[in-house]
Amino acid sequence: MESLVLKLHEISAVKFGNFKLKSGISSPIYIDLRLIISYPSVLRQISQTMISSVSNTKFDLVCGVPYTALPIATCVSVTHNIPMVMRRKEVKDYGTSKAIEGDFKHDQSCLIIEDLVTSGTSVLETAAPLRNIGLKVSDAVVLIDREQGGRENLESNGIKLHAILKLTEMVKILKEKGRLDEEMVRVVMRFLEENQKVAALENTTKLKKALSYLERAKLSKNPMGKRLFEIMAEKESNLCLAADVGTAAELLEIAEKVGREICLLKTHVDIFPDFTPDFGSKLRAIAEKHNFLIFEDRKFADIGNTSAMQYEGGIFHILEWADIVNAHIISGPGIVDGLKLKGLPRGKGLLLLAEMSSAGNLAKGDYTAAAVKIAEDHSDFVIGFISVNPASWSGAPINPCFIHATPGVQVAIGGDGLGQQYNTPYSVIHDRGSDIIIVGCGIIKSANPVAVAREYRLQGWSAYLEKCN
Ligand code: 5BU
Repeated sequence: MESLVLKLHEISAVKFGNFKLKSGISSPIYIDLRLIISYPSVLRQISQTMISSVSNTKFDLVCGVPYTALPIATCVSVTHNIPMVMRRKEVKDYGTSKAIEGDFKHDQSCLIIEDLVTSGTSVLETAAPLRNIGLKVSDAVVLIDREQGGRENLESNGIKLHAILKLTEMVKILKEKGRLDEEMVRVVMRFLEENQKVAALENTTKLKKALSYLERAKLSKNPMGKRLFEIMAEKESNLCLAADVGTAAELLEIAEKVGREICLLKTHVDIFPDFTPDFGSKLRAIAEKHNFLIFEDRKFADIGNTSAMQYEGGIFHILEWADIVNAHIISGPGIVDGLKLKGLPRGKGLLLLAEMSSAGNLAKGDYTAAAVKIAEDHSDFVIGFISVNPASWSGAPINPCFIHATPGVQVAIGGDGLGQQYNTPYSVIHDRGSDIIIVGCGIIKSANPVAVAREYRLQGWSAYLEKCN
C-alpha cells in the first residue's frame, strides 16, 4: 500500500499546494487519477490491489464508472478473465442504444469499480442502469474513499463499499515517508475535516426526495395541470394510454376496459374513419366514469391564429372534448398565445413538445431550452412537456409545477422499425426524471390489454415511489 501511495505522489496523481476546485473552493490537496493511464505499471498495481481486496466477494461481471475507472475495470477484466460491461454516459442521443453495453445474463452479479468516492453519487448512477437491466449490484470497490458520506450513502442503497485507501491514511503515509512537512499535514487534515462536515450537509440536500404529485398539484397554476396531478395521486397511476386503435368504436371500447388503470388517455382523433360528432361526448362520459383526462395528441405547429382555428373548428372540435392538447414550438411563442385564447377560458391545459422519442428528431439542446422558456412565460396555460430525458436538461432546475409525459415506453427497450425508440417505465420515471409514461403498442397490441395496462401502471408507480422515498 505504501509503495502505491508513494507512486501516486511521484506521478502527481496526488498533489499538495493550493488548488481551486470545480466548486470554487481552494483545496490544499488535489487528486487526479486520470493520469494513471500514462503509467501502465501503476495501473496494473492498482487493478491488482483492487481485485485482491474483493477476493471474498462473489461476482460474475465488472463495470467501471465512466470515465476514469474504465481503464482500471478493463485491466481487471483482461488480467483476471472476468467479463466486463460498460455503462454509456450519454444516453440522451442514443435512445435505442443500450445504457449498458456488453453481453450478460439476467441475474448475474456485477462489481462496480470506481477510482474515487466522495458522496457515492457516481457509483449509484452506474448501479441504477445495471439494476434496471436485471443485474445484481451489491459491491463496489474504490481506490480512494474521501470519507465524505459515500460509504453510508451506498450502504443505504444496498451496496457495500470496499475502499483500498482513505484519504487521511494517504496523507499519514506521505507524512511518515517524509513527503509532507508538519505544516502541510496540519493544513490538509483540517481541510479534510471541514470538508466532511460540508459534504454531510450537501448529501442531506442532495438526497432530498422528489416532490410528490400531490405536493406538485399545489404548485400548478393551471386547473387542468392541478387536476392531472391529483388524479395521478388518487388512482396511483402515472400511465397514459396511447389509444392508437383503428376506429373510434375500438377506442371507446378500450377506454372503457382500461380506464381504471390510467390517469390520461391519448388520442389521435384524425386516425378514425368512423368519427362522428358525438365521439367527444361518448369519450367524455367514459373519462368521467373512470376519472381520467383526455389528451388529443394533435401537435399543433402553425402560427397562433391558424392553430386556434384548428383547435376549435374543423370536423373534430377538439376544444369541446379534449382536456389537454400539445403543440410544437417551431413557429414561436405565438402558438401558445393562439391556443391559450381558446383553451384558457375553458380551463384546458397545453403540453409543449420539448423533446421527441423518435430517432434523429431535432428537438434538443437550444430547442428544448426554448420550450422551457415559453412554458415558464405561460405557466397559466402550459401544464408541462412532452419530454424524453428531462433529468439531463441543462440550465436552471425546471419548475416542479410542470408535468413531464414521455412516449416511447415499453417493457423491452428497442424500436418499432419506423424510428420509434423505447425505454422502460423504470428508466423513464426513475432515471430520466419524467412523470407520466405514454404507452401505446405495448398495451394495445398485447393479448390482454387490461392486465398489461395494470402491469405498466404498477411499474410506473413503483418507479415514482422509489424516486420519492
Ligand atoms: P407506441 O405504440 O407506444 O410507440 O405509441 C407512442 C404514441 O406516442 C404514439 O401515439 C405517437 O404518436 C406518440 N408520440 C411518440 O411516440 N413520440 C413523440 O415524440 C410524441 C408522440 Br410527441
